[in-house]
Amino acid sequence: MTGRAGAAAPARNGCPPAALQRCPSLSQDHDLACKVMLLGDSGVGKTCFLIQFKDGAFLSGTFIATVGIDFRNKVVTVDGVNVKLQIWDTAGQERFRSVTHAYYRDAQALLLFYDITSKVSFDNIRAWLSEIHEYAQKDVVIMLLGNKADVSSERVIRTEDGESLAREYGVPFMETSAKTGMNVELAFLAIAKELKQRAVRQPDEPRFQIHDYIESQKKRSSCCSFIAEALSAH
Ligand SMILES: Nc1nc2c(ncn2[C@@H]2O[C@H](COP(=O)(O)OP(=O)(O)OP(=O)(O)O)[C@@H](O)[C@H]2O)c(=O)[nH]1
Ligand SMILES: [Mg+2]
Repeated sequence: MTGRAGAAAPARNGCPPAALQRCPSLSQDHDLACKVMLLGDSGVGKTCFLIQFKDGAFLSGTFIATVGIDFRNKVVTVDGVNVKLQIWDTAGQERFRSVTHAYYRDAQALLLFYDITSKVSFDNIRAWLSEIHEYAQKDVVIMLLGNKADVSSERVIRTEDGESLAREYGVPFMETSAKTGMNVELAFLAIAKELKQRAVRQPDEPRFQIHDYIESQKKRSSCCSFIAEALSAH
């Protein structure tokens, strides 16, 4: 996390001053700043996911691959604490890999995407996880996301396959849709809650369980989305 380390902390947003004093960053619009990186193969929907979260819109039409790396900020409020998420949107194309490696070290959280309609993107998740273990911090928060859950007719990766891969690596998992917005906000909120707790947890406060939180909050793609998809195709 970034910011003015050790700055005097006034009581803000109902968060006790003692807690905020341990907060590494304080500024006018936020109490904490965290770096989050979006990773995964080209075309899985990272940029669309970010735009959906930031602006509530879906970029349809021609696919424009990200070149290098880009970032957007968004402040979310969790339990009365304003957390500024600095979200780094990376290029999935192989030729930009050396550029993005340099950013892993500073990231506190990584959202790792595959596309439920692309087996290659799912099979590449293991390679992404090896890169993460090589370049990222040991305690980085990782979340696995199966995106494009709205396109049920072209699904090739079952929800259970995503769940079992995530279980194998001990990371939280959910399916998402940058198109409908399904679970988009939840992914970032869960990250913000986890990072906020790491920074300002009170001694008597129970530890935030990101897996349990996601399991209790996530929406599943249902038969209804399949029917809606089938109807829109006619
Ligand atoms: N149906 C559907 N299409 C999506 C979704 N997310 C992204 N797309 C489409 O998938 C294509 C690729 O999306 P991007 O967000 O640009 O992919 P990316 O992961 O950023 O790709 P790179 O920048 O090359 O790494 C675009 O044509 C999007 O419209 C989704 O959730 N549902
Ligand atoms: Mg992109």
